[in-house]
Amino acid sequence: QCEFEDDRTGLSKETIKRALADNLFYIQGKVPATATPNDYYMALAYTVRDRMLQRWFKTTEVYTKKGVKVVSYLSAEFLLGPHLSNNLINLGIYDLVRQVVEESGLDFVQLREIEEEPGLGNGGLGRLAACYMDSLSTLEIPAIGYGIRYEFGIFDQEIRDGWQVEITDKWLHLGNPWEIPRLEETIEVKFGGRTEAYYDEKCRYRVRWIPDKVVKGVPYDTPISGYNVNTVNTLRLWKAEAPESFEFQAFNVGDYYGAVNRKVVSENITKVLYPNDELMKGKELRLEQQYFFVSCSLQDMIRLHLQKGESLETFHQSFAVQLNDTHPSIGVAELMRLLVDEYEIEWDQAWQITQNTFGYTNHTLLPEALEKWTLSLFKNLLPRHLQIIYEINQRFLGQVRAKYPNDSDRLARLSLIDESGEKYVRMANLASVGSHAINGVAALHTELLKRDVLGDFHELWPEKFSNKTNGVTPRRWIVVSNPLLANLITRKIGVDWISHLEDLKQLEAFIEDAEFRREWRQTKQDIKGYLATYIKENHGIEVNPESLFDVQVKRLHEYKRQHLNVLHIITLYKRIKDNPNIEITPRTFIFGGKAAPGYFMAKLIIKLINSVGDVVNNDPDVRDRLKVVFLPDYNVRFGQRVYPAADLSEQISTAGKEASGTGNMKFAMNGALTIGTLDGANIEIREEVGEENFFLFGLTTEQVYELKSKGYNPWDYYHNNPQLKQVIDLISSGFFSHGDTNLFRPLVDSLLYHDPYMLFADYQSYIDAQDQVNQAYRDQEHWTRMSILNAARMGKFSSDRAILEYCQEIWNAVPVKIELEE
Ligand code: 26Y
Repeated sequence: QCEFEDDRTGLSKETIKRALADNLFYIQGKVPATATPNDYYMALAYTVRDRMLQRWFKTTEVYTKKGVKVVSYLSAEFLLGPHLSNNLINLGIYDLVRQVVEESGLDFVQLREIEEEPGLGNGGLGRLAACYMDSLSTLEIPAIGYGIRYEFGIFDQEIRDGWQVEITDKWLHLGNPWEIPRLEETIEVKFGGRTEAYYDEKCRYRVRWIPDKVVKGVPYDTPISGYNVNTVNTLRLWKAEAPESFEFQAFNVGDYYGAVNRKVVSENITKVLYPNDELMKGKELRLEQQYFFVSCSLQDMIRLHLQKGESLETFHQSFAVQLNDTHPSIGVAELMRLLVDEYEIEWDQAWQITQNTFGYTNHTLLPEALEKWTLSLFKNLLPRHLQIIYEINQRFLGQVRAKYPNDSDRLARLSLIDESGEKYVRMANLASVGSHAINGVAALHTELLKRDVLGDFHELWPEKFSNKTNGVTPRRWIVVSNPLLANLITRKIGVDWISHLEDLKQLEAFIEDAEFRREWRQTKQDIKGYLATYIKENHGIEVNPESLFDVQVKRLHEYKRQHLNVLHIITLYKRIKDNPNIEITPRTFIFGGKAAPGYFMAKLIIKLINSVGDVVNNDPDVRDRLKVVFLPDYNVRFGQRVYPAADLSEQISTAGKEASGTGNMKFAMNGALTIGTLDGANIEIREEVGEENFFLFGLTTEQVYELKSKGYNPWDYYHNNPQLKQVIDLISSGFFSHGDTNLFRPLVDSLLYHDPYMLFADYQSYIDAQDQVNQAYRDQEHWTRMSILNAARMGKFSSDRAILEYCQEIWNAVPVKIELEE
């Protein structure tokens, strides 16, 4: 008897080796003599994907056959990061495949680094969606992620002469082995035109929409594996294409170029990710993107629901649809349109279904980030939806009027239409009215949401509100990114922590074990060494791996206060200049992050970091005790490199401004200590790790409000704090800009005369906390204890915990085991 392992599923070394060679030949169409490293990467990726397909089919089959409830996560952004290592870890074959690749004479690390990461998001919100997809699969929750297949994701960042330069991201240029187009499941989406009222055969008043454009949505599916389970969920991203038939008329009358042009315009919808976050600009194409992917997704869900032989009355029992911020909130009007206009369901019942279907997660309190669209834009693009929104609004305000008679101010605030000046549709109000559940992303943020931004809604429906503190996946953010630490932890407490992060608590039992502390410290040291080598090789900057690695990586924003960090650097520099022999804890300041291309002040902060770096790094007096590096093109891949190497995590936003933060969690899980304000999830992190293991500084949210309302004057702080004054004056004098006193003037003036994010108010407290950091770092034994305790107490911040809460309290979704032999 002779047994062969299947080439596409087998897990013996020989089989994987053969599969790799087969995929190179039969899928990539190459032989070793002509194969490029990318060809080998592709062959490897297909080899891994093959091993997911059976599970993927099985998962999909079970969901369609059994009447299970599916979570549908609607997000304009999914910031996935590289797939290869993550899938290898989830399938439990990382070491095996690495060995096979190396035995085949290939360089595994080189192949791994060839993968272009799908940068289909800006930052926190997009990355959260990716972590949640990972946890949904790991927890065996039936789920589908819906989004947009941007041809160009977030731009690549280069730094030239200290300034950010944006380069288009061509992530698809060499092909994407992780996606499968499902051409046969294409969906049509309408745009523009007008509406027409009519009476149907039963003499009922109805409305039909006569669009002036139809666009096809083609789904591209990516498998999302779970850790150590058979579940492989789907991420379905839509690409816009022009329908062939639609333009024939133009063709016939000879307007060939016009027809081609309209085709190109349709396909523009999914061309590019808007690189702004936290700044709403009323761009028509963005609303087109939102409507496009939401309509495709809802039509897709309805098709799946009807395929099961169910009627639409039970739609909300088949799907729990979560709105990742307001970006997909047009879905509320679209589901109503589909139910009422296309499936002829009575308004009241359709509204019940809609409210029961949607949940809304808010990610920001910043007024400039709240989405609103002018009525004229809305009417041109989505005339029927505007009517539906008016109808929803009329009924809703009727309810409000009944509950609060004669309260026109309240009515104006709650209305879906902002009528205070130019008229707008308020998307947060639409999302709130159309959902049965509304949540913030950290305890403080939810409280502020209930009090301020959605205060009137909270008064009306307190029961709709809850908090769901963010979490991150320990698979990508510890196991994939920090194998050395993961191995050390596993040797001490076994592997269960990877899917039960609370188990990290068991590490506390080893806190008195000097050998364990030594290993912990050595691990961090080794990883810092790797990062130092990487920085040297890729950016030519020498950094001392023994120095304290102080890291701030995140999008550039004034509210995140990267420039406060710079003020600290200049303060230390000044101390050295005043007294070159001063005792100082050597530090390496590492920055990374992209600025929105149109955000002048954020770009100027990048220039400031680089300019200060140039001076500090090259001043012989500093004697390498301080180094400042801005690492270009911060992305998921680089995050994986830098979180594990950090000693200190900078989480220094103005209190009340950062909804949650998730980088703060990734750092602490990897044993970094946090210096931070009482903002977002910092508060909860500090609660978990203990106040003695956290460097706290700055005003509280209440104090920020108080100071603002009694009149904040940054000028007073500048004049009353000589240290601060020296630092600001040094920038103004042109010291960091080759004598140019104009370069940083906009930044300095903004601080001196407005300081909207209160850097000056928090400056001294920040410097004091940083001095405590220096002291603490000198006692390495103590620092190591704090580092271990930080990691050990991060169980709460697993995205598994967060997803479980969403499942139990919002989605009413339960796990479904996927058995391969059934
Ligand atoms: C309206 C449009 C311009 C827009 C696009 C992207 C607005 C906002 C965004 C992105 C927001 C975002 O990333 N928010 C972050 O969400 C994280 C996940 O909840 C939070 O941890 C983080 O504090 C918040 O800033």
